[in-house]
Amino acid sequence: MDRTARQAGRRPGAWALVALAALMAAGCGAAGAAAPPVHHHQAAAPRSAARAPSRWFSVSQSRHRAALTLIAGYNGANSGFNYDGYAHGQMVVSVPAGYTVTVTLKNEGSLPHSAAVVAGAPTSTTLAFAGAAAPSQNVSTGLAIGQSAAFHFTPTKPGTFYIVCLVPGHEQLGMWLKFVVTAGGVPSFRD
Ligand SMILES: [Cu+2]
Repeated sequence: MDRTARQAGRRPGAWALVALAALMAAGCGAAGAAAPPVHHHQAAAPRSAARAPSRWFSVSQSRHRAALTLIAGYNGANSGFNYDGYAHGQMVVSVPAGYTVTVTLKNEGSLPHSAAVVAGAPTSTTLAFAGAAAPSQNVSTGLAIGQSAAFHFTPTKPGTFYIVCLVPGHEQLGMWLKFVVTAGGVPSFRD
């Protein structure tokens, strides 16, 4: 597992997770092969344009699950109005309809922040999927500094949506990412 992780580069934990899932699905133990079949899906897309998983996004294709970690106020990018250092749609996460998506939000910023999946536009306040917001109560008040919250949802309709901070004013300042639901295929992460 360690060698597979090192071969995969700078995101060892997540790669290892997918490699393990793929190995279990394939029933194959040839982890040390030069061109293991576990990389088949990743190889189909140019890694510079689309890749899954990443440090922030892990996937189990066999279980149809995806997990996204959002650290609000991760660094000084966009004056702190960012998730994982991304704002203004710079991160694009894509999952097929029917996947169960877990979003974990941690507030490491200096202001309250929230995360919600909305429909329409990055300035929308309309939840795209029932329960797709953290904190689930008081999403506009936000999560206090240092706190964490998580939510799960299963998107059923393809489309382009947005992960936004619903603390008033934060969307307008660019605290949003893109969330795409596809009709099929595999999850991807772009930045
Ligand atoms: Cu915010």
